[in-house]
Amino acid sequence: MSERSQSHSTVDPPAPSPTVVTIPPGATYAAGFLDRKAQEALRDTVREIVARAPFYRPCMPKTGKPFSVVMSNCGPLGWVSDRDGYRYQARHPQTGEPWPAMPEILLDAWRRLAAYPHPPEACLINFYDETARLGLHVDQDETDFEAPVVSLSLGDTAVFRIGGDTRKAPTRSIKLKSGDAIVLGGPARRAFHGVDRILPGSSDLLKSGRLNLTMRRVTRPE
Ligand SMILES: O=C(O)CCC(=O)C(=O)O
Ligand SMILES: [Mn+2]
Repeated sequence: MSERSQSHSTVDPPAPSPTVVTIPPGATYAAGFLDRKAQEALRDTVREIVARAPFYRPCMPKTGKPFSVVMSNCGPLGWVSDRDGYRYQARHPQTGEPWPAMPEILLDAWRRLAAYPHPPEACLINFYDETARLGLHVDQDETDFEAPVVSLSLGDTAVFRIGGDTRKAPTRSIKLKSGDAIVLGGPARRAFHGVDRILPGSSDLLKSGRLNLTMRRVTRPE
């Protein structure tokens, strides 16, 4: 009997049914991108930024439902949401002051991760307490989709969900730890994503909670 016919007579156990998870092409997960020293430096820089541009609680357009996340920004533009809609603007919605400049530590991360020849114009800074979350959404208030969104995590781990270009596409979860980076570029630039929950006490970088910084190019360069 040939090896071939022998193997035909063998009953193989059924293959485990694979869970189909789609990681959209263009999404890069850089675990441990920032070491502890860099995380501390970025945390201290964020403290300086929010001393000048305090966290505020945005609300949903139309309904006015408050976000569970509080937000600030740095850079020439900042993303805001209120009853009038989602948009970018040059000033803090409560203080009326221009956003603080984008610090070098963020510009450096962008240069290393974005593979894009122009600087980011906005960095949204989200703070999640242990009950905060962010529903599935696409970052789509920018006019330049050639540039990726570069996202850095500090503090407690987040259960981050990413899917495809429709809300119904399969999703997968990634535990984003302090110092991790995610880049959403190419087709993944329009991928649905969100934060399902925060794992309290998973990091000692902050007293509690999680900071996320997302750098975006808003306008198309000339
Ligand atoms: O906190 C995160 O990891 C994601 C944040 C995000 O998607 C956003 O601010 O648009
Ligand atoms: Mn987003």
